[in-house]
Amino acid sequence: MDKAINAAIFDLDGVLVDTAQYHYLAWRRVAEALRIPFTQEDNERLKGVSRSQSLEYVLQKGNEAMPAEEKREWASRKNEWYLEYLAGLNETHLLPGARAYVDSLKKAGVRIGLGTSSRNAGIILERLRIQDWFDAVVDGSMVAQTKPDPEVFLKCAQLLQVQPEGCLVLEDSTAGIQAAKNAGMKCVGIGDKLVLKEADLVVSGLRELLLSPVRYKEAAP
Ligand code: B16
Ligand code: MG
Repeated sequence: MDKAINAAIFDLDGVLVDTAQYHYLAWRRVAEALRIPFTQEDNERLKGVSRSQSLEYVLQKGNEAMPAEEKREWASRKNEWYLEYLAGLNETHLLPGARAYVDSLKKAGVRIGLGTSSRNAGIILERLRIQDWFDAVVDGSMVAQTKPDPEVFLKCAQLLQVQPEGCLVLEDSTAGIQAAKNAGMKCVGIGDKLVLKEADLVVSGLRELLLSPVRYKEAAP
C-alpha cells in the first residue's frame, strides 16, 4: 500500500481497546433473558454496528417482534450492563502497539482521527486517558447512519480537512471495512484475514504495523 496517506482514522472498540468482549457479554445477557441463542459468530456481525441495529439483529435472530418502547428499554439495559463491565477500564487496557503506532504517525505528520459507532466513546477515551491523541473525533451520537454507511469516516475526514483518498482507516469489523471502502478510503483490517478479507491489508494488531509500517508519502497537491 504506497498511496499517499495524510490522515489515519482509528476505530475504537477492537482497534485501540478490547471492549468487544464486554459488548459480547452484555448482548449475550440480553439474548439469554429473551431466550434467543447468541454465539461469538453473532457477535462478529454486531462489531462496528450501532446499539439499536445490534438489538434489531438479536431480535431478528429470535424471530421476536417488540414495540419500540420495549426496544429502547432493552437497548438501555444492555448499555447499563456494558458500562458495568467497563467499570475497571484504564490505561492498561489500551491494545498493544496502539500508543507507539499513533506516536509514530504523529511524528510522520499524519493527522489522527477517531471514527467509532460507539456512543460511549467519550467515557472510554477518558478512562484510557487518550482524548488528546485526536485531531478529530466522530462517534455514534454524531451520525445518522451506522457502518457500513461511510458517514462516520467521511465526517471525520471533513473535520480533519483531508480528502477521503488521503485517509487510512484502521478497523476490526467487516461493517467498518465496508464503510471505509464506501468512503473511498484505504483500510487496514485488524484481526482475522479470513473474516476481514475486504481490507487492503490485514494485520493481527497495531503492533504488527510498527514492525512493517504502511508507507506514507506526501499527497500530490
Ligand atoms: P455503544 P466501534 C462499536 O464501536 C462496537 O464495535 C459495536 O459492537 C457497538 O455496538 C457499537 O460501537 C455501539 O456501541 O453501545 O457503546 O454505543 O467498533 O465502531 O468503535
Ligand atoms: Mg470496532
